[in-house]
Amino acid sequence: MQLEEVAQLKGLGGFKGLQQLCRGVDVGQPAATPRLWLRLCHAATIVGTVRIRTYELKPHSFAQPRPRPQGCHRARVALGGCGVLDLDSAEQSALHLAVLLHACVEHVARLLRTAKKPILYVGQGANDAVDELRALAEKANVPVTTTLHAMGVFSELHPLSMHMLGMHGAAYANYAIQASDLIIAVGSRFDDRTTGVLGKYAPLAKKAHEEGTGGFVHFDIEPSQFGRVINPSVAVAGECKGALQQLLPMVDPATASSPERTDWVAHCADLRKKYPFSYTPAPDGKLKTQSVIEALYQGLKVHSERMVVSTGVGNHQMMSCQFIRWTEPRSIITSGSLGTMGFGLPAAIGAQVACPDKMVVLIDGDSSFNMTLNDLGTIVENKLPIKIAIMNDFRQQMVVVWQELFFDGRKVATKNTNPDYVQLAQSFGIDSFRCTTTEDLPNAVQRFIDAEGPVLVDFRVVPDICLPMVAPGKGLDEMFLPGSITLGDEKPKMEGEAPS
Ligand SMILES: Cc1cc2nc3c(=O)[nH]c(=O)nc-3n(C[C@H](O)[C@H](O)[C@H](O)COP(=O)(O)OP(=O)(O)OC[C@H]3O[C@@H](n4cnc5c(N)ncnc54)[C@H](O)[C@@H]3O)c2cc1C
Ligand SMILES: Cc1ncc(C[n+]2csc(CCOP(=O)(O)OP(=O)(O)O)c2C)c(N)n1
Ligand SMILES: [Mg+2]
Repeated sequence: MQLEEVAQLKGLGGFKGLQQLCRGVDVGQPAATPRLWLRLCHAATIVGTVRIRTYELKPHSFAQPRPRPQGCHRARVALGGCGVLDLDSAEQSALHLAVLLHACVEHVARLLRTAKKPILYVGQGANDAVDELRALAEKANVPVTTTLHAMGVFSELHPLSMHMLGMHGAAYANYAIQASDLIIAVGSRFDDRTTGVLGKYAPLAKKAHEEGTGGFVHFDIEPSQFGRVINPSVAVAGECKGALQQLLPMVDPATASSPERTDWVAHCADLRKKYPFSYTPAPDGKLKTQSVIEALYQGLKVHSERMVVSTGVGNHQMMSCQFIRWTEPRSIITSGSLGTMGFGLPAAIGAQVACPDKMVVLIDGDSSFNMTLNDLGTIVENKLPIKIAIMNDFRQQMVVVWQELFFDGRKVATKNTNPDYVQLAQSFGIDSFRCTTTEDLPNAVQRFIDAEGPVLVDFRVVPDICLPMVAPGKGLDEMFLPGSITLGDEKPKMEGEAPS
């Protein structure tokens, strides 16, 4: 079908014609007029990977997560890896479109020059843009925090790394977000567990947005994500690798060493020192999930480059993020957002089948493991050398904490009657043993790592609360810090909704 023919078609016909015409084009709702179609077609063929959507523009409000549309319809063309354009304001020529898309990325570069306290907030959409991300962070001297799903996309051993942010993220990352005047989201969708309550989110970035000196930049391959949670100051639609490549030469290296930027980076380093991840060790040489994960990391870190960790959902999941230093992209496989318990074992199996040369480690909670433990048979059947570490506290501890804090301590259905995991694994023919004390921990970890085939260790741990914690309704900087809260009689009474 020729361009002109497509341009005559309205609705679904035009829609399909355009899809046929342009390989790799993702077309949203049909645009209104043939003239518009023609312009879209031109743009699509010239630029290559073009995504076409019509948008309902939303009122600019940070307080409401999903503001109601104003009924103002304008077509926009979002160009793969390059930018977002309002067709209303775009000239008809495709050349002009190409120039405009460049302008979008230039706007990001300009904000990077004017902002005093930028931070990169990185999600799993950046998994394939590791080099570009590091180059950008270094060239512009910008600290980087990641989501749960993006652990290791930016090496956590890098001096600019602020590790994971959010509900159970690093206190220093959360404070940095709140103090930042330019939040550059790359491949992340501002999940509520990373923002805290929106009305209190990033006050300085909101102010800088109003003043035009900073705000929110959103790189995302899915244009419908723009404005869903945060209305971006600049939205760059498309594959972020290409967009970052385009941005890199535009970044002014002089800003990296400006006094404001170096002060900001030094401030972030101070925050890291002042608010490290920490926990209170268990008495009498008993184990805590945190101490086991710390020891596992010490033993496993020489294998970091080939390590894949999957987890269940709960405290052990969050503590894995806190106490492992992640250095490789795609090295965590975990269920975020809905957070589905039972995900860990099948995910580990998938990872090991897909990547036979990787060392696949499952760090699971007892309750999460109970959901899919029948898949131990799958491991044996397929001769998969998966290493399973169960943080066994005989309870659904993350929910126990919520019941303590939000439901007056009414604990219901959160204690487990577990099988004997060692006997269970052995009955499948899997090497298995138990570890109950800090004294036994180093040997247990070594045996776990040295095992050639599948191995399961039942780590008996004392339950704990996972801190830092941003409670529902709170701002990111209002978190409970480690040591600030216990579950005994002194526990604070919380109001409002419980987490879910
Ligand atoms: C109990 C519990 C506690 C949690 N606590 C935290 C917490 O403290 N901190 C935290 O971070 N998370 C936490 N989570 C996870 C949280 O719910 C979200 O799942 C997570 O933050 C989302 O991460 P993301 O934005 O990287 O991934 P996604 O939600 O998958 O979003 C990825 C985005 O990237 C875009 N994208 C994909 N590919 C590309 C590409 N090539 N180029 C550009 N864009 C692309 C997608 O369109 C999407 O918008 C928790 C989950 C649970 C269950
Ligand atoms: C299928 C499913 N059911 C319920 C929940 C709610 N939930 C979140 S964490 C959690 C407890 C997890 O317990 P465990 O796996 O033992 O981890 P722990 O918190 O004890 O480390 C529950 C029940 C969920 N996320 N998924
Ligand atoms: Mg448990």
